Amino acid sequence: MVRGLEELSEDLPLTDFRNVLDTTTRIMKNQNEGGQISGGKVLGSLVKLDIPERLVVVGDIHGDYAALSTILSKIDYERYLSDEHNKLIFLGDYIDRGRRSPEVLYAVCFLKTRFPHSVILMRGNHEAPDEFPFPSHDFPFRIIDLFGQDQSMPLYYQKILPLFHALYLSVVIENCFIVVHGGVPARLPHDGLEAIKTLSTARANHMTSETMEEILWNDPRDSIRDNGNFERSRRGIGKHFGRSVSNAWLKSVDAKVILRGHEPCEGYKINHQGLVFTIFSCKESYPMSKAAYLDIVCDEMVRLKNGYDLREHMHYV
Ligand SMILES: [Mn+2]
Repeated sequence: MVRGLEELSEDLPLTDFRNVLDTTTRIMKNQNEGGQISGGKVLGSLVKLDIPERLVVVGDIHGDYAALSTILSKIDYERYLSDEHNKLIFLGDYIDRGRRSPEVLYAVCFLKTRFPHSVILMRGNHEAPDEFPFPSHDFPFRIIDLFGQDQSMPLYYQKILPLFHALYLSVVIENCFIVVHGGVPARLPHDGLEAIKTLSTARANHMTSETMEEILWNDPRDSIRDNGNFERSRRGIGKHFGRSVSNAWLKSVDAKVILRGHEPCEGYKINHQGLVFTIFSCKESYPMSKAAYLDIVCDEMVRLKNGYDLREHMHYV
């Protein structure tokens, strides 16, 4: 039995943590192999969805358990997720920076085990530390803080990595959204088939995949200096992509807005004249930013023209 989220305020036993993460990895692998999720299909690292009845999208949480709890209670998650026509997409970056990374990872996995067809867990750049090491990856130390130092702990951390590898890299919601953690790759697709193929075959297990690197790390910029399409990222990994890149990807897959997380902002921000919409959902480690999430129903997605139309569907945490 897994523990409910309501009981999580104090302690989280290691056995529960392990069980829920292992079960989530198994569910995700099954969905990846079976290719099925209610209201859509799974193509490798890509999930293709019909427009759901209602859609909630949560951006980077970064260990801010309080922000996550607030969002879940605001959407009345038990009732909301019980209906498979509703979808809850997490854009990744569950861990690092905030104080309660293990609890946040546990909570989103718990939701996936309870509601496997309503919850979609995407991969953020922080869920790829073996491939893209970086100094702010404090998650392994948070695990030790929470569960104590024991000799099996480094080994256990290695066992979490298959979960990271099973997380989705992109979601396409028909006629509406391309959903990624960081951005779309700077290399332009020739047509829709190639775009879908690129998104679904982005390799989820090693750093020789430039496509995966770009999906996890890219950022949109309104002014691009180099050749009008992209430039090297100030992050040292990934790229900055320009409006023509966004435009080409959206045209190819017949979508209107690229939804993504990855950059702290005032809860949301808009780039490329409404083609790119960024959602940021934590505040504990970002006192200069705000936290918000998207909550939108089917009719409003059908009528959507661009990212500016999403502003009224953002809710602050
Ligand atoms: Mn990120």
